[in-house]
Amino acid sequence: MDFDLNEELQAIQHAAREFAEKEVAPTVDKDDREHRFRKDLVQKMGELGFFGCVIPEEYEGTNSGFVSLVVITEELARIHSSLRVAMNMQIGPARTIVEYGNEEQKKRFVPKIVTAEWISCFAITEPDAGSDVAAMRTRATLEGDHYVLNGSKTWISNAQVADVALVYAYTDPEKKHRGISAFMVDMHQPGVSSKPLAEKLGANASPTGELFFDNCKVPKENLIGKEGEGFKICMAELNHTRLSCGAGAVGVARACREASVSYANQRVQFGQKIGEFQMIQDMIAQMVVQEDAARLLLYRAGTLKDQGRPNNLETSIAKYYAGEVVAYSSDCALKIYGAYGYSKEYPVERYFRDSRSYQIVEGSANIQKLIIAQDALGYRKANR
Ligand code: GRA
Repeated sequence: MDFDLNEELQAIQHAAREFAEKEVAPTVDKDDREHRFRKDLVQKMGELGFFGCVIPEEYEGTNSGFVSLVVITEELARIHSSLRVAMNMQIGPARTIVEYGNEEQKKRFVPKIVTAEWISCFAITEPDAGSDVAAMRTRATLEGDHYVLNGSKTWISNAQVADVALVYAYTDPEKKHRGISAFMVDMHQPGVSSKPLAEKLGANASPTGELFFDNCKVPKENLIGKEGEGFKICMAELNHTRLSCGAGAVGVARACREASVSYANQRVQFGQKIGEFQMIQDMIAQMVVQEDAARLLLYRAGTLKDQGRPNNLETSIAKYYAGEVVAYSSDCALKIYGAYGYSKEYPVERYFRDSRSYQIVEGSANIQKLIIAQDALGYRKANR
């Protein structure tokens, strides 16, 4: 067992950190305040190969692996949590096509998504289908050489800026979850429209919207995998995006810890640095331990993925724990900063707002606990 990042991973970490600190940090507050989606930065991430980390070289990837995905996402989220969403929106569909698409689909879609020539997204959630994926109602009906898509999706990251979307819909509702299928949809074609959602608490620079499909004709060649494989494909996709989501949480937790340490060493009250008070030390110690533990869990899940071994359980454990850690760390950072943490003058309030998403997205904390507990109790194996 080796706990050090190898030379390649260290170089990737360095490149991601440099990009985040030099190109993201200067405008992060403005981007957050103005709810600005930075397509230019996403395209730069494409140029730097960030979206190619779990994609083979023949489709413009770098194939550096899932641990590198964790490393890159952490560095991005440490500076701006909103930007780590782009990792999932590009990599989720691209990796899914690599795993389940045919050769023609891989060639047609993957390189353009990996280089961010196309902004992409994936669409699972509906007004009445959040945690309960199989409750979705969007329908795809085969008519000749195309499927006709009808329905709507909500809480879709990138809905209003995406060029392509991986959309999950029922081809045969009678078969319940075995009747769901996956499609690549051109977002600029007739029958597709989008609408931004109301303002969110955080992740302001990551657009979130609704998608509407009104007799939208999707060519038969855009079906990913076979009809009825959609639920399985969706679970496999989420199993990857949960890893990156957890890495985002660790990035924000690290930002909270770094900011807290720095402030605790500056702020003087009662004649001493507040870092010298044990109650502050208690919070700092817990932030350090939890951040470390969450990162190691993510590295473990990423390593299993890189080894091609089952990892649903380990990914859920890592994603769940990272979400708890960032909630705790951002809470502590706010307490340590006191009134300044409550002020928009300092980044801590943004960390706090952004932190809250991690217990919700990519399978809520409760869904991860359900997967973990049912596996432990022997009711439903997570790694299958
Ligand atoms: O036996 P079978 O052939 O019927 O198959 C069952 C099972 O073996 C069937 O699906 C199979 N299956 C899987 N196959 C491969 C289940 N899980 C997996 C898997 N991981 N891999 C039905 O299984 P089931 O367990 O009876 O299904 P269920 O109870 O309906 O659902 C299970 C569960 C609750 C875990 C699932 O629905 C789930 O994960 N829900 C959470 C949904 C979620 O994570 N949504 C996230 C939306 S996207 C998002 O948040 C984007 C945010 C963007 C960002 O910020 O990153």
